Amino acid sequence: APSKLLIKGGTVVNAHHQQLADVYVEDGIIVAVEPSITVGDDVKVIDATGKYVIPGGIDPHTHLDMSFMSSGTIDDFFSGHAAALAGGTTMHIDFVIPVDGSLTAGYEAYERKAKKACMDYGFHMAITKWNDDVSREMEIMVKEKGINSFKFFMAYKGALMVNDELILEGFKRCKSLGALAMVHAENGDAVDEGQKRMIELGITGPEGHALSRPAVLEGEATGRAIRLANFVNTPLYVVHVMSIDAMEEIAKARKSGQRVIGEPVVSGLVLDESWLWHPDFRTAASYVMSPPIRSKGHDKALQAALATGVLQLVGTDHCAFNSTQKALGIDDFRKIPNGVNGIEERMHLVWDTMVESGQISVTDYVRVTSTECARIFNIYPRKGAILPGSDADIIILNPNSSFEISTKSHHSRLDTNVYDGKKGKGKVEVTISRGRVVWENNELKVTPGTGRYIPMQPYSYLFDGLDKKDSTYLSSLKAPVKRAKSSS
Ligand code: DUC
Ligand code: ZN
Ligand code: ZN
Ligand code: ZN
Repeated sequence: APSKLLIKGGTVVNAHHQQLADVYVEDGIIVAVEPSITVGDDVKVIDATGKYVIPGGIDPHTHLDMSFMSSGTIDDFFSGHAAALAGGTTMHIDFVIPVDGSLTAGYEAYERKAKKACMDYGFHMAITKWNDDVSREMEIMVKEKGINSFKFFMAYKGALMVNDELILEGFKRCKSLGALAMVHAENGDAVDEGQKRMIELGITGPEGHALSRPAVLEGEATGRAIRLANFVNTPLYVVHVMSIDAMEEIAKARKSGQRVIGEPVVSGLVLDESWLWHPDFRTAASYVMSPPIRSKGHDKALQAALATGVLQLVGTDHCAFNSTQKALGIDDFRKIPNGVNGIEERMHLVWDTMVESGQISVTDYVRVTSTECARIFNIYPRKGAILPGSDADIIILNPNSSFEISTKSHHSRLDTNVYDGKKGKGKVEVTISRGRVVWENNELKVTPGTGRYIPMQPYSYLFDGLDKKDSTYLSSLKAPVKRAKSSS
């Protein structure tokens, strides 16, 4: 029998519109969004009176089951998904890391890791080397594997870092394939220099992490990536914008008409660096991520940039390492595996920080947590909308109820939580993943293997009309001078 579900009496919110309506779902797909839908008694009915019925969150930036800095993240495609669903996120896009430079091997490894998925997911891919094979494999990834975005790390010298030559080759290839170029923007050479300086000064604790890679290095790399993307004339997505410095580079480029997307992450919006000076190593180390969480003031400025459209969507960079793994860096902050949690907390913290504080509307909340991500990665309106024909990834949020984050009750495998003790207004009471009620009454019902891979097509809206800019450029070139062959 087809599974049927009716959500009654709530305020249905999309990025473009909100209305009082019922939502009827059959076999994982939204069939109708209309006032007063009536159904037979074979249909499960959920009362959403006084609550918001919202597209499930889409987290554009996570690292599940990743090997990194001699550790493996402890949340995989099962525990990470359980945590996500309990917090109202119903899809995420994870970063495939190539294996020994092979994109195909990397893709296949992530395909295996994702077999235990309990919600839908997509992939970005990191490009860490350059040669003809990589260039060829990028085409296979785009045309056959459903990947439409590639990330370039400008930091992690000696590991993932790429130089400007590779960035240019990579950006050109992305452009020709209609794939979106993404950057982790920090000046890796300068970070390396800054780290050595801290160690020489005897600053070996987690505070050395912040001191060694200041915001100016994020601003420099962001500006450089933007200028290189401008030179190639291809759209650019800057992941984890953590500082005013980086945000202002994005603002300036957007003002001049360049297609640059900026993604703040929850940690940058709600935390500040003072945690890195905490006297307890275990606590301080749990806040180590890159780029680092900045000093007070950057958080508020990033919130304002998100509210005014300078930055477009919120990710997490969820990358979970337990305190035993973080302890690898007890004598040297450079060895602390980088990463903080957030996949479970994002929807609540963005609601509390941005909507409850009056900085954005509920429709804008839907845009920055779900719809804009779906548009950028070309899966809208299948995802990111409550419309007939869309996947039934839906949450019910009660604005009058409250949430409290705690390491004891979270669903991640982490033994710490950088948001431990945070409370706020607005609670995700129900999560529906492709028509299945997976979170209700604070109970999670997830089944490994029920999540599906969502392939993403190239040439998202960010590419519309770009070719016209190329022809304008070509026709603006002054005719080259015809010089007589010199004979004298
Ligand atoms: N930063 C992190 O903190 N973790 C994963 C990778 C990254 O760039
Ligand atoms: Zn990064
Ligand atoms: Zn990341
Ligand atoms: Zn539980």
